[in-house]
Amino acid sequence: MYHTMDEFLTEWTYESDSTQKILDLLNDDSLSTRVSEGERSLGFLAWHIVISVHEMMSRVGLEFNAPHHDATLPTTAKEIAEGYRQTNMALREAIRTQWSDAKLSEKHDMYGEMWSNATTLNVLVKHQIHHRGQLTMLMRQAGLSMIGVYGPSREEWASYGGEIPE
Ligand code: NI
Repeated sequence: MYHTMDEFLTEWTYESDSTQKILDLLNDDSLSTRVSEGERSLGFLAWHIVISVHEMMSRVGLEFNAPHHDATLPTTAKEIAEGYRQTNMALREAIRTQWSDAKLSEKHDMYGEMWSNATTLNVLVKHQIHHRGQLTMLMRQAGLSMIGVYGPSREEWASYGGEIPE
């Protein structure tokens, strides 16, 4: 749980930079990849990561310019990655200029429950990590390369001379 905005921003900076690097690896061909027929596409999932930031944070009164929850799913990977870049830049700026530590204990109705802003920020980070994990699976399925987030990716590990188990 966050006690200061600095604690949040430190974690968010690492997580959002990682998310951005992963979204920057997408290509247009990969966007229609699905685990199986009827499941959500890679493009849908990537766009959900982008638009859920504004969806969640606008509920608690933060004002920033980013794609809204009903923004149409883009047809290119570049637009998805740029949507996240814009969202992330605007979110960081809005938090720095509109929020102080005192804001963390303020409560809002979030999906039918009363959450402190500290809880909402915690859920924001976890929600992103959850979907990013799903996304990286689909990216492998689409044949894309991968970067490490909390440890090296398979190709990074191999480049360090590590052995890859069968
Ligand atoms: Ni979600």
